[in-house]
Amino acid sequence: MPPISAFADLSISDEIDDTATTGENPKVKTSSKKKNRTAGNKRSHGKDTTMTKTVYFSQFHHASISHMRDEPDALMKDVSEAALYVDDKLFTDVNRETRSDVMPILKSDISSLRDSSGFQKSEIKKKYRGADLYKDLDQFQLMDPTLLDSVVPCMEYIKTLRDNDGESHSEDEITIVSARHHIVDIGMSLFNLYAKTDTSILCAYTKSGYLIFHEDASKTDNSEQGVNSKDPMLRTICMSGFAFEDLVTEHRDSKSPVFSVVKGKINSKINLLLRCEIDAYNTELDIYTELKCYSSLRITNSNHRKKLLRTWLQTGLCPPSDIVIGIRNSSDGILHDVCGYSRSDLYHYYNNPYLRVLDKDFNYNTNIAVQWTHFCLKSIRKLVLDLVDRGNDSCQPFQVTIDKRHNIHVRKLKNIPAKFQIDQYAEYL
Ligand SMILES: [Mn+2]
Repeated sequence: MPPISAFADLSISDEIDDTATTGENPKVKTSSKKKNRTAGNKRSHGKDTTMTKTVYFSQFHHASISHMRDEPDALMKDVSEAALYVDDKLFTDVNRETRSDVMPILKSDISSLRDSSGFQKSEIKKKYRGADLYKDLDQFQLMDPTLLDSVVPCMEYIKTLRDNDGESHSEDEITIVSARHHIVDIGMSLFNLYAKTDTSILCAYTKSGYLIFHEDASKTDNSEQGVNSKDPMLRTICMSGFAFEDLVTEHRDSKSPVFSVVKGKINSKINLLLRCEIDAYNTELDIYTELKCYSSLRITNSNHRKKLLRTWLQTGLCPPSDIVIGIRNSSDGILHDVCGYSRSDLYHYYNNPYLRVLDKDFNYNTNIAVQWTHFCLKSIRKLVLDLVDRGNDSCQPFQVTIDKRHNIHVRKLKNIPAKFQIDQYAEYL
């Protein structure tokens, strides 16, 4: 298929593509959505163009949806763990001992599940099958809602950099500071055919080049979702995830969430400093484990493929992790199976050439998800730097929106939303 040329604005496109990687056997295709590249569409947003800038979806080039590489590109380069943060304490000296001291430890048989032989596997599974994940759910406490989106662990880490003279930024380099889920949401925003709302995130740009992400409460209403649902059955299903975590880990005394502060890079101009909640530590392999609890997985079901893609992205933004999935019956909460995967196993499970190619949602192609995440972050950096007032040393707020047609808009805001909680760190930013 010949490439379709659809550049709305060559200068922006060149800039964003300058670091694009060409993978093995790239079948580059330019998305064509005629509506997105008409001049009229630019005006139709009705926003002041001096305050809003856009990168159109037509500028996104991606691999073929049916081409499954042996291994996908990494989501983040040069990943390192800067600190752990638990119970309002920051630990910058992270090693096996610190991890063992502060994290929930994955039970030893579950730790070896992934690499065991078939016989050993079934012996291990036997011990867990039949557990009731709907029993005694009252004992589990929900995460304090103010913690859900907090970047305090990253801020506390940034504070420690002052003693080491900080980290120097060039003028066109940014460091995105964020709870991990915003980056995952950005990556998943391409795979949202039936989404009801745009993906929207607030951010603040500081004089040192930090771009701090915060949820846009006007757009994301979590008050009645998941564990907060009014439907008792849905709530039970969500809470059973905690019961599964409890079943496969050994807890230290405190049950407060454990966060890893993770550094990484997209390219030479974009650094990431992320706050990642970690479910468990596998002491045997010295890696982290992401725990999931699902009802039975059918890999031919597109929603299930989407869930697994999300998990793959999530575990690509933190130190090396594997994945343990508990499978329960949704009607009675009985655990049927426990499966261990490496990230590579997981990738091959939902992205393999033997699965039917889906017309929708880019076939949940992992490489396209990586390309899209990079494209969005490069676009956001470009648009924010275009809108930033260089003469102004104070913190400048923006709203990032990825609309349902996958156009990326950045709008300059007048005031920093009160919830940002960065005032006390202003001198370090
Ligand atoms: Mn989890």
